Amino acid sequence: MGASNEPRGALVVFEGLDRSGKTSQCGKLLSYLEGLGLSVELWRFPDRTTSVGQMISAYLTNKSQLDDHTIHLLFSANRWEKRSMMEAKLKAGTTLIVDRYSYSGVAFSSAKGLDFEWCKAPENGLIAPDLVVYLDIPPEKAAERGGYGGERYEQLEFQKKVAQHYKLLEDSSWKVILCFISCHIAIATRCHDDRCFPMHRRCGETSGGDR
Ligand code: 2DT
Repeated sequence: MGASNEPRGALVVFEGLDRSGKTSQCGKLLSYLEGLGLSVELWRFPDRTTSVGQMISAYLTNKSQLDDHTIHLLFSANRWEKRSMMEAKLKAGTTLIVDRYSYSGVAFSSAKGLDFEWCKAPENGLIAPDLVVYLDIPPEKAAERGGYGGERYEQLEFQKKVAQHYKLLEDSSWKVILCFISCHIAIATRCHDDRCFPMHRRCGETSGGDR
């Protein structure tokens, strides 16, 4: 990639249901990698700061109504508008930790009933992640964590459908973390952290829930 002598940064994506712990784990991984002296940034999608992102935000907060196909394409456009910046950062050696990416796009829209292949199509050509960390939490457990903030998709029955559609997307770039099991192992091994990744690396335990 290019003439730079810097090694390419890694694209690490976190995926999972609402309240699965993605944001916390992204923050922990960011701190950990920064502590190693790496150049690393935390990104998230949707990026609500752009004009496309503001349309998405209005939709998610029920301030606007959009056809399901239209909002799907806006989510994808939100990734496309950041693609060249993403590529430049990676080429310059910066590792990107990304809270949600194309997998959210496909899982959430297909859970609404849109055709799975149609949902995947606009993602073709975006940069493929080096690693996808999927925080696998039972939807009921995620709901118990509370904090559903009244946004459009934050409903248990819908989240159950999203979980089923995520499973159809798993491939060899995925590392699935069984959050509920891991957390219990963590408690049993006296790790005082509250989530499962990258906690086990720090406390030196092997997560029986990893695969
Ligand atoms: P946050 O709560 O993480 O801001 O997500 N979503 C997200 C989609 O439907 N399609 C997408 O492409 C992306 C990135 C998941 C807001 C909601 O937006 C959903 C939850």
